[in-house]
Amino acid sequence: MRQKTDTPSEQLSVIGRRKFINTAALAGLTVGVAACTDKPAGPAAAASPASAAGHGSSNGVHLKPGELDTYYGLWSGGHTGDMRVLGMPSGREIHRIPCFVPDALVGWGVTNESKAVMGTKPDGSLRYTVADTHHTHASYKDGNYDGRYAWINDKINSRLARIRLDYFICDKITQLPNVQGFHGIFPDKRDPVDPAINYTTRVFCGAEFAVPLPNNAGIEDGSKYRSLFTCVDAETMEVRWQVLIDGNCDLTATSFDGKLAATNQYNVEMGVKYEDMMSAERDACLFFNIARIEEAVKAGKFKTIGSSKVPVVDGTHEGNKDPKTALTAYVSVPKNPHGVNASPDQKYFICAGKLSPTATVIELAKVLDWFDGKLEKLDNAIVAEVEIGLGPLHTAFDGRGNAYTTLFLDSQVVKWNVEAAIKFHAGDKTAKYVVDRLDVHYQPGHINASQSETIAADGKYLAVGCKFSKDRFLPVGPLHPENEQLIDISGDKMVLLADHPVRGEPHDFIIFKRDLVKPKQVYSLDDFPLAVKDAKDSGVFRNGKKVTVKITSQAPAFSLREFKLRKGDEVTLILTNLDKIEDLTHGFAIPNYNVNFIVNPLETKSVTFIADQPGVFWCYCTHFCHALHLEMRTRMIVEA
Ligand code: CUK
Ligand code: CUA
Ligand code: CA
Repeated sequence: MRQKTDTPSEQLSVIGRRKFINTAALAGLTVGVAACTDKPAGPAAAASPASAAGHGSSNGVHLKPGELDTYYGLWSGGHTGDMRVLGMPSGREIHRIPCFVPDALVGWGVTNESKAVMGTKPDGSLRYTVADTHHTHASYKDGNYDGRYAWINDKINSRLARIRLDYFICDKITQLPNVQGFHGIFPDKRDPVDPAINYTTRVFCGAEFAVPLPNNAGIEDGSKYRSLFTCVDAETMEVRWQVLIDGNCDLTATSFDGKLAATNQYNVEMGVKYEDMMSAERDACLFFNIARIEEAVKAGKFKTIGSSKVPVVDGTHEGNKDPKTALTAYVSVPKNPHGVNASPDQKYFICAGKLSPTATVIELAKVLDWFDGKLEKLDNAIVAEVEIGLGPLHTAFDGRGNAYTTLFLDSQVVKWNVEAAIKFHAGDKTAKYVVDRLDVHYQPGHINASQSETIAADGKYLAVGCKFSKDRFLPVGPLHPENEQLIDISGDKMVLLADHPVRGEPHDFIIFKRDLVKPKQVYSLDDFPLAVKDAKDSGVFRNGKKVTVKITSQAPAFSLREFKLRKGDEVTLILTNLDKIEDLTHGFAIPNYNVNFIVNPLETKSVTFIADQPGVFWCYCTHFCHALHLEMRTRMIVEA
């Protein structure tokens, strides 16, 4: 690994030697860096004035027993297919929210209710059991989170899940038509035309992989494959419209005024082979004019693809040459960018260069000027394109004008000042835009600061998702955990506060003030149409071979001590937890029947199964609830 350089000018001279990284060099660098484990642990932390950070001696990270965190963090789980909830700044994992993949604790993928959210095949089995969650974002009101919803994507099966933040559960999943590699998501922050709608009503979804449209036509000819950008209704979770584009989508961002959505494109070449995707020196950041797209849909200027009914408007270069009617604008940015982020001052979008050591700053007002025919060259919307280090990926903000970008290849976070970068780009070579650099461990991907992409960015904490942990934790065999590092950004210098091992592999996350959500800790019986509202309503109700078993739980007993079925019955078992106090959850497992789920206070769940094995089956409570938890059982008797 090359030496860390201290001054911006030294740094620039090092990266200047390799302005752009070609394929071979990139492969070499990655291997070289990954093999380096002889680095002394945490030199930056040792050298930094940690006490100057102003969070007490332990910087607020090591909470005393019983102390609560001041922020929530929502993390994607990656190929565990879930969303994780962390308390910040401690980094303690408080909860996992199953979305796309079955979960044995909750009974996600086991209960009828969760299967209805996840989607089933005609035989009742789950349509999908794998997923890959990357990006998580929450709903906005007036430029800040409003605590209603969060969303998360499944890249493998192009699905978008919604999380209700009152109960921290997934309540809807939508599969996007006509696309593959659904990657970036971002909710809008308000409506582009109606000022009364100052909250999120749309979620934008970028698709990374181009495919034939429809996907069974023209399979061989890769040059005809296309990508689409998708808008999903935040409330109904139905797909509102799609935009046919040139190139691909990667990450997604939205403007604070609701007028624009953006996606970075690394494959404007529309290559189908790895090498082809890196052949051009520049790719693009693509902007979508939301109001115009919705007008076009309203005016019927769309087509549909295959069996999908979703309106698809034309966002290609060819169809959008006149700025005054264009639905899209392609701003040229350097080679294979990754990440696009909207600054909390509401003025800029920042694209990280990935294969270029640069960050590109695009001014929102200028892009809007272009759409109005007032900016002659769209490229003039770029107000800075400055070198920041090797392998820049994602950017976060402190609300004080500074951006923090991860440098994957340098294993660093670089703090840089956006206005200074703009001055430097305009010709003032004395403008020092790089403020600080900090080594992280190792190869960081996503980064986010507390409240970063809101108007309430508070510049306190920065979390960095390091893709490699190498030597930072006790070895546990070949699979290493990843390392989520926490950095104090309240001072001029970044201070590394803590390492947290995480199971692979989180990508994106957000961190927000704890008082922005108001979770409920007990359900209401009326939330569930099937609720068994009184223990007296329990029993076995037979209608031919169809049998309904109604049970309630109240610590430490189930309402039925036993229930009888006949072999071959199609059984629907409904369980309501009548315990109404906080934290009193019961479980229900049926041996040999592959059934286990929990019911939280006043929650109702159901399972349906065929009683195909005769015998005695002790259904027992799987969640420790009472001194007599072990006695909390009921006998299921299946007569031959
Ligand atoms: S991508 Cu993972 S590090 Cu899916 Cu957001 Cu950039
Ligand atoms: Cu109920 Cu354990
Ligand atoms: Ca490219």
